[in-house]
Amino acid sequence: MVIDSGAKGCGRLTRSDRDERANREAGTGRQEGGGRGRRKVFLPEGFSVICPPVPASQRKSASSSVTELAMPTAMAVFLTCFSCLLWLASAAPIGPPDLYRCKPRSPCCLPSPTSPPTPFSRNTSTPVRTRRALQNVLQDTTYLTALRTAYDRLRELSRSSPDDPRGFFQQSNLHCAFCLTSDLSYGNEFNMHGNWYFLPWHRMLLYYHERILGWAAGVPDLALPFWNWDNEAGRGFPAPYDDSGSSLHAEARRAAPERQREIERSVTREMMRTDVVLTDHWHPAMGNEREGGTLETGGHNWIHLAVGRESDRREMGDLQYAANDPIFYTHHANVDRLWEVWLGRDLRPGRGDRRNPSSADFLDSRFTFFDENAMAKVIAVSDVLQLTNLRYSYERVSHDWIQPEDRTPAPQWAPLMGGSGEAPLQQSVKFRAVAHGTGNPNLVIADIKSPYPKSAPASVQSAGVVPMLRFFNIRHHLDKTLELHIFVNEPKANADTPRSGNPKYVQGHAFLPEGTLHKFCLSVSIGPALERLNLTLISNFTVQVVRGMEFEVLPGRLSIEFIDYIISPSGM
Ligand SMILES: [Cu+2]
Repeated sequence: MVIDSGAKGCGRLTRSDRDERANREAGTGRQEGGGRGRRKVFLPEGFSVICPPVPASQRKSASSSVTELAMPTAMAVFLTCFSCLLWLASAAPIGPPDLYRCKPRSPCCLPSPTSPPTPFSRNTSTPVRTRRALQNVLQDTTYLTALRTAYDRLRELSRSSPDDPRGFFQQSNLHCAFCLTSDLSYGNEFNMHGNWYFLPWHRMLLYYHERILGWAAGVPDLALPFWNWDNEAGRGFPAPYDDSGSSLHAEARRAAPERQREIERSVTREMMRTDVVLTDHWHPAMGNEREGGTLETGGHNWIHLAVGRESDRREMGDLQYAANDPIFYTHHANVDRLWEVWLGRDLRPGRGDRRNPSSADFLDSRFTFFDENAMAKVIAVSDVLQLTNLRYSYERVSHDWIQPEDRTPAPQWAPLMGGSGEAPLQQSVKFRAVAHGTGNPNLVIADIKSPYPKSAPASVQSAGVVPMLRFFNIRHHLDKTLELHIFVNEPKANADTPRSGNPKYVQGHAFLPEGTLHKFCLSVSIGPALERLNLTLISNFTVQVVRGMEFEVLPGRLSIEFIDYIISPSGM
């Protein structure tokens, strides 16, 4: 285990993460050097890593499973971690990757472009495609035949011309090259999971994949279908993808009954409402440069895990292989559609911050794909934020998880503090709590104190501001699927604590093996839970994070360093 004395964040693998992994693989380590000159200290396996390292005098026993810090230490850490914030502020747009320079160890290098990549340009002569719900195309044999033909031909192309970037396995390689193995392919900054690039990057992937399908089938306006797994009408596994004789089929999936059980268990109406409707701010919904949002760690990850086989971690259950299963593309079409639903201005108007991030670091980041002519194209995040720019749309479907009150405007609230003669809240207010253990290796709790004095107007509920919990440096010692459940004021929470219908249950998150599991942060909107429990913004409360045990019963050990309680004015 390595302690990195440099400021270090979550999500994207840093160079020292890579060194750590390489050392692990090699069974050796260097005492110093690497990682931009940072000094490293090796500790026994199992000691939690924090930013910055805990002074020796503060260390618990080396076998301690959960980091526990005294408040003065927490304050010192908070001040020192200011450098993390500076690092974030100085982040820059990324990309595009240099496809001519794949790292030799990568298992999924892409073919080198035959001519230099050219920029994406909006082409109004491209046919407009409508992506339809799979449950609505089951009788459309012409459409399904074209879709099957397209995948037949892409699979055939992979056999006849393995280096053609349009072939089925090179398309899958595109995903592989920019997921876990990104640190081996084109540089660790190009990890398209666990950060705010997740949504736009996968939108780009689908956009070019769909054009390639149309080319392969000879049907220029052929559109991907979407697997409408969030709604009762579409939750069943789509039959056309379950026909073992079809090019839409993949072997490495869970058996049908188990798969369906997992879908029913994990993708509930409550979950959809919490993740999409009640998550009001782009940061917890879409993530940031170092964190995945609920649109990734919610339904997206749950469906990957429900379909993919845990036993051999192939196809949907492992990001590296996920796009080897054609269901991947139709699953991601639904994730892409839910991004649009989340942005929907008719959801809780007047409340929250339903827009895409406006940072240039996000908008100007660029990536490379191959089009239907096998030409490399560079495309920016800002190119893909309007579906009209990409000339496709989604068939409208009803959402049985959106409640009527979710569409009514939020009441006008007095600005926080404004009522007491103080200046209205202009910037985020933050309280940092140290997370600690309870003796249960799968439970971490934190005591959250309100950052407001008791003189603040107690009647001001969470509406009008966005209270958020931010979990720092979640670590788990198993490189396995991780399921986390968050509760408020549920001191005895465990994996069996009822979640459905439990007002104290906030949200569940799933993390796929590898890529996002080493050390990561998470942000959660907590306003709706505070309202349900009649807690005001001046209330103190406790937060429990439980490791779910359903996927694999293994001795878990969960640690979280800090939990920030952040209250931001709506619209920030
Ligand atoms: Cu992906």
